Amino acid sequence: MNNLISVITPAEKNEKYINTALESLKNQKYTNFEVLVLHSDIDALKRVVNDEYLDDDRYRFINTPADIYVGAARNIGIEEAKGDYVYFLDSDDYVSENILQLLHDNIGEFPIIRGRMKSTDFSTSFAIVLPGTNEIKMYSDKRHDLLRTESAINYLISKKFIDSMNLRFSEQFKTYSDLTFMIPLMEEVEVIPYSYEAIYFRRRGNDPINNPSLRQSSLKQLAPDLFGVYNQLRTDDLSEEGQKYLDDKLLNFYRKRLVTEFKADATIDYYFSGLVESINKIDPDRLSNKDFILKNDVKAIKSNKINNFRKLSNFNHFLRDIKNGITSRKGRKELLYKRVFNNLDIKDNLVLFESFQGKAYSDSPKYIYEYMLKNKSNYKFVWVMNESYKIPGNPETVKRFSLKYYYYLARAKYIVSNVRMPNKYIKREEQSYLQTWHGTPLKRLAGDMDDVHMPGTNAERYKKNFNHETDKWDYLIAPNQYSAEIFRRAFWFNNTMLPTGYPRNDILTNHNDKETINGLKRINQIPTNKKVILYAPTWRDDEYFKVGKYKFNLKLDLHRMKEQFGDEYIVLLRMHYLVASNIDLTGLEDFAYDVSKYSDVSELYLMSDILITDYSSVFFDYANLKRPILFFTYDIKKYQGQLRGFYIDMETELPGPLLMNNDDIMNAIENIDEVTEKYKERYNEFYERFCSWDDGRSSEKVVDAVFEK
Ligand code: C2G
Repeated sequence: MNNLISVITPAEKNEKYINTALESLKNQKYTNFEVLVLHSDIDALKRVVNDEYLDDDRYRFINTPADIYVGAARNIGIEEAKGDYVYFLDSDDYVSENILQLLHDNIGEFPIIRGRMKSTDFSTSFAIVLPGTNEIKMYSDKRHDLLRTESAINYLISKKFIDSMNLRFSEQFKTYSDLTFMIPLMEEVEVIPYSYEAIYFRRRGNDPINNPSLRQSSLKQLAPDLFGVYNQLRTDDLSEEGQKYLDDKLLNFYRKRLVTEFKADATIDYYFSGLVESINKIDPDRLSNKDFILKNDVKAIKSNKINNFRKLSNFNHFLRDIKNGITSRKGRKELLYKRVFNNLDIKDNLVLFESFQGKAYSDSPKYIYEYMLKNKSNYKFVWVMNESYKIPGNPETVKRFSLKYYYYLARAKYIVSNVRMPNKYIKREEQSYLQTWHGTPLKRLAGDMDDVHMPGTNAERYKKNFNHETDKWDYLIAPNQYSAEIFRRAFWFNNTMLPTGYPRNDILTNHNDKETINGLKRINQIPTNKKVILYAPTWRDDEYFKVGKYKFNLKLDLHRMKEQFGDEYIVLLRMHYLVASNIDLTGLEDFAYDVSKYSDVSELYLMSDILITDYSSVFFDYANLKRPILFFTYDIKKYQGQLRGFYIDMETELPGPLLMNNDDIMNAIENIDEVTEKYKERYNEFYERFCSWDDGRSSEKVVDAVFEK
């Protein structure tokens, strides 16, 4: 038997991925298929589709009306399908090359079969081939378990069967419309085979803020849709399994999604009537094994008294906070923070400073603080410092996540930080949050990243959390025009941008003199009779010990450098603050110094004569000094291609050479004057573009803009 399979692929808004989806079909072992690609501007879509598909008449490109939902597009596909079977593939996903073969071979007399789903977070595709065990599992009573993701994708379905029931998707709902197709279908089948090896790769969606997938739609979209679909499908005629599936879906949605939003009365008002209508249809027995909070909620919703429900909802939130609060020490502090400290008055003259999560007294917060110390005597200051450190002005210091930290976090009128605050930080209305950030971006930032390769997260979660943070920023410092543009987009930032240059670079303009430099060297016991090379690389997203603790593999040949340049130079090694590796400096005494723990990298810049770095933003700041910069970019291919991607062209726009190995490094140091001469013009252009806002008065400008007299 060689049946025709119609693959139905709506492609609206997923133009970026369509070629990957089509390629995964092109590679199919089972070749008797047609593909129906649906889009509301088919000519525009065809312009991005590779020619090989346009020239192959198995691929049919069908124009749909504008502004229809995916259900309606799939219905057009069903009408047009010529196949014996129908298969729904979304255009941002792709399938393993044996999928159609396996589904076709195993469907037998059944009207429907399903393959296995794998979620992927990456924008590029990868193949997976399983050993050929051809394992099949039969789903009968539990067939609704296959609808865990409420989806109609990855089923091979007999076209005759669809026609006999006249199955179609509801065209009214943007989300959850798959259920209007699948629930009636489930009523008519008793068994659904499931093939373990037929793998469908489903992209989780890596742009939840600017281009959310349907699943990532806002609650305002999802909730009314789910209520509508539920009300339509949840009839007494439905089988017990179908009713149970829908009831549980609704209760889980309520418990996991809606409840968390019910902190504000306005949100309750918005959803209440829809919720009442649907919850009233739920079988009361369904609640027997649920917790008492949920049972009480359901009772109050059913009674349709919004005031009672509001009171209950507030009380439940309080109970949940208590429940979370008593389980751990951190929980107890968070409880006090949220429920007690946040109800105390704001202290108008109190400023909380933090740099690199309390790891250092450094960066722009330091310079803003020192300016205020001199010029704003009416303020009180608190510094977040995890280790004791002597700070001028003797401010109060608190450890991050200590009880005092939470206390000041709630009461300070001003928050100044150079990195993200904890997710649980609740920005009070009266508070002013100044985010200084910590570098001109070279590597793609936040919303601009396609894929996220850091451990313990994925693009969806990372961007949502990041956006939750940037929403709280009132002020953001831009070091240059280039950064201002990137920050607005990548941070989704609409508040006040301060075009002031970096406070942390004031010192590079105001104190670039022999006296300061030798003073710093003496304090740090660095010889004043030798020149200084600073090696300050960045971190690698994919090299780590555990979350937040990154590895660094030192590739610079320090022994060779010592041998050749030991009489003339010393080297300062400066690892990124996220790097936890220790560097072995045995045999390199009096030549290489580990300054990774040194608080303020700006002072290290001042002390050094040459900078070696890679993809770290340090070079944008260092260029203020107009001293030579070398780029040790031994892993540029991987870094640029796979991990991050850059905003500027490293080959043509940098103020120094890209060096791939230690020979190149040795050479460049030996001939540093020639290197300087060669890159002179580029350096000047670079300086104009990235450093010209740093005029030594940045701290003053920031303080004037943010703080009252
Ligand atoms: N830094 C440092 N020592 C290093 C590397 C970095 O002290 N060896 C400090 C510098 O102040 C630098 C900042 O940390 O400007 C940010 O470091 P990056 O290497 O650029 O990396 P990242 O923390 O990922 O920030 O917009 C900037 C980007 O977000 C980069």
